[in-house]
Parts: sequence; structure tokens; C-alpha cells
Amino acid sequence: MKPSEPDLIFSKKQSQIKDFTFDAHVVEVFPDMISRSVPGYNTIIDTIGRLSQRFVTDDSHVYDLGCSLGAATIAMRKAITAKNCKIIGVDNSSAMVERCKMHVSAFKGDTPVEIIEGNILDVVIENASMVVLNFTLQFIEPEVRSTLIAKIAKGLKPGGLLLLSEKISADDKVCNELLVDLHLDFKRANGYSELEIAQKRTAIEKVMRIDSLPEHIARLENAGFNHQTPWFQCFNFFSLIAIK
Ligand code: GEK
Repeated sequence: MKPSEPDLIFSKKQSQIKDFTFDAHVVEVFPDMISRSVPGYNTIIDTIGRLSQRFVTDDSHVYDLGCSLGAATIAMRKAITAKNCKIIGVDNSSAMVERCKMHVSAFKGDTPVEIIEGNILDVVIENASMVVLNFTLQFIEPEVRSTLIAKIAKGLKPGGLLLLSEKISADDKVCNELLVDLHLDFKRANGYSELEIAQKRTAIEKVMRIDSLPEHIARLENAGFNHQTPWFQCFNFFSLIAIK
């Protein structure tokens, strides 16, 4: 597996900052970028593996929506003990998909994996025992998020699990500012400069639109999930499990 290059994408002053895309440059640095930017990322990936051992049932499908380089897919493939299952990873960045296929093939495993280049809004979800949306929903147009969550709920078998991780905003303004500040301190502690932080924020603000925790909870309830709880939160990043 190709090791990650250090993320220096926003380290030099850019005269014009373009909207962030998951292109070939981002692919090269992605593991470094996500682990230095998302608090708890490795814990969440490990836990996705653990949950797959519990929730994935024989003869079912598992979906990793917005799979990037396949970290969650690989964690699940290592942990799944159910028989005759298939993991389907989907991402609409061709650069991500190409590298993801290389990563997945570097790890042997009994569960077959199919990595598809496509829009998760168009993918059919059926016979699913587990669906992962690990920091992907925030990149989907807000108007269609409910439709996507409803499609996932419909495609899950009874007792099936959705794992949803997102960056969130707190409804209370004072608390929200504090969480944002604590996250910026986390990025500074991981070596990002003020210039890198500011330029990344400008690049991402139009493509990543975040919801509050109550908005997520209401959307899941409306989609028909019977049980749900956040299981992880660090600053303004959370991960939640919802069971049909
Ligand atoms: C991980 N889950 O490492 N259809 C398919 N893919 C999409 C779409 C879409 N409509 N929109 C965005 N993506 C991963 C991390 S990263 C999160 C997920 C981040 C893809 C996009 O190409 C990117 O690979 C991924 O969603 C979001 O566990 O970088 O903050």
C-alpha cells in the first residue's frame, strides 16, 4: 500500500482559492489530511470494524458510502465473520476510487469487495445489514439528505445498522464557538499553520455544509430508524449509530 504524503496542499499562499475537490492531489495526502483534521478518526474506523462483526449477517450486503481510500471497508473486511456477504464501496471521485481499489487489494480477506465509481444518491441499497456514512453526508446537497437517509433505511434489513459520522454545529452560539476553537487548536497541535487552516476553511465552506445534532436525529427518526444514539463526540465531530 502506498504510504500517505504529508498534507501540504494549503501550505503556500494561493492567490485564488478554488472550491475543495477530492482530486488526485488530495488522494496523495488523504490519510495524513484526515487523521490530522478529524479528531477520533482512527477510533471511529476501529469501531466500524467492531460493529461490522456484530451487525453484519450472513447473505447480506454492506455499503461504505463515500468510501474514499477504503479505510472503513478494510476495517470491516478484517472483522466480518458472517458468511456469503459482500462489501460495496462507493465514491464519485475517480482518483479516490482508483487508489481505493489498490488499497483494498493489498489486504486479503474472505468477504468480497466491490468498489464502484458513482454518486451515492444513485446507488441501489438492498439487502443491507450495515451501511457506513463516515463523514460523507456533509458533502451531499442539504435538500436531498433526507431522501438519501430514507433510501438507506428502506434498504436495511430489520435490525440493520447505519453508522453516521459528521462534523456538526452546536445550536448554542457560545458553545459552538468554543467547539470550533477547540477543533482549530487540534489542527494547530497537529502542525497546521494559520495560513493552512484559513485557506482550507475558504476552500471547503461551500462544499461542506454541516447540520446540528438535532437535525440529524430528526432526519433519522423520520426515516424510520427505531433506535439511535451518538456513541462518539470530540469537539464538533460526532459519530452515531442508528438501528432499523
Ligand atoms: C473514510 N468515508 O475514510 N457520491 C459518492 N461519493 C461522494 C459524494 C457523492 N455524492 N460526495 C462526496 N463523496 C471516508 C471519508 S471523505 C470525508 C469520507 C472527508 C466522497 C468524496 O469523494 C470523498 O472521498 C468522501 O465522500 C468524503 O472513512 O474528507 O472529510
